[in-house]
Amino acid sequence: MGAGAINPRSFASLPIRVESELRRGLSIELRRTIELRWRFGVECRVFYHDHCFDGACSASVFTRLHRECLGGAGWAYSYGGLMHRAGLLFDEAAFVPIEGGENAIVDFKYSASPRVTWWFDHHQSAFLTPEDQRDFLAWQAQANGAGVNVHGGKFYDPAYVSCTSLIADVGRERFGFNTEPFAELIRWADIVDGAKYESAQAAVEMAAPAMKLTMVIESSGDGFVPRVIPLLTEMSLDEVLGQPFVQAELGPLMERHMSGIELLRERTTLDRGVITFDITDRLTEGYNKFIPYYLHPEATYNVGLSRSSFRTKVAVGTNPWTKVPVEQLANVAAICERYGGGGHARVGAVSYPPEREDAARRAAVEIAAELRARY
Ligand SMILES: [Mn+2]
Repeated sequence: MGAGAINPRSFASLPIRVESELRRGLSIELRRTIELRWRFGVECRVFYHDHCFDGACSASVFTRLHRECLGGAGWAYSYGGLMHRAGLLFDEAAFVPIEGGENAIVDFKYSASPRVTWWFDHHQSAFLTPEDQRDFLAWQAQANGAGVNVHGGKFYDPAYVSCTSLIADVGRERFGFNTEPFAELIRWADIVDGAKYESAQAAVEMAAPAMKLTMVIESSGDGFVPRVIPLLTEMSLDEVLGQPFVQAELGPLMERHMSGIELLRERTTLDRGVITFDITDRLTEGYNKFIPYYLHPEATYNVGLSRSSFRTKVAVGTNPWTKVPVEQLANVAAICERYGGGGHARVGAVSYPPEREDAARRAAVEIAAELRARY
């Protein structure tokens, strides 16, 4: 981190003479804009990673930071969800023009738009193009150099587990932000975004309100998360979960989750450290990927066959709570690559067109045999 940023509130609390000294460094235009915003209050539009618990928490924590330390009285906050997709990620017309307020992007890729004044991200691949990265570095250099020539703040640190904790730390260290009142939210954003569940039981039984809320946020339709963010800013996770419109979404999802557990209880078998199952006779919209390890905690690997409308999938995973030392674990991505799939060292997948179910089944059998041979 290292982007300098001015704190607009510091202007308001300074004696007029010192304040005007400071403001001399700013362009007349920017000075006037900040003054107007300070006097009348305007809109801060917060763009966040949609259908993601960390994205929603980031938007909520940024709202508090802006309200308490960066903005003044009279600001209105609005929210826009962003999704990764092919083509243009940002719609320039969705950003508030500079005289109308500010735009923030949290937990999502960088935008070089001059309308974006605040950016926080922790993803490995935060820059879509080398030009975007250059724009960010130029912005930082300007902010670190002249200091007062830049209004806003852009912060990037891929070492952070969640963007929520990045915003909280930057806010605390640079802007005197009190993060104490929502320590629970920050802790859960780290657990969920880092998939650091204490056990398969915690991940599958979902006793904690944050886990249920995550499930709802990930599966809900458009327009749901913008309703949740303002509540996350005012209430505890438990109170948010208790809202009738959240409960209405949760009910059917919980039912689907429970029947997923029952189906896998019937279909999974464990042999020499490897769980296998075949649920291709059921069209599924996915299942909680920790269920196999919940049912067979002593397993090391899992090879599952499932089917959706557009593909038959061989999913290969490693038990996140296995006692096997990491250096002895198989490289799952390398195995999947041999079958035309891919993934990460611990989880991977191979997809086949629906009509090639036999090939998928053969691959699943071979991969399971290879993993059992390591036992
Ligand atoms: Mn995130």
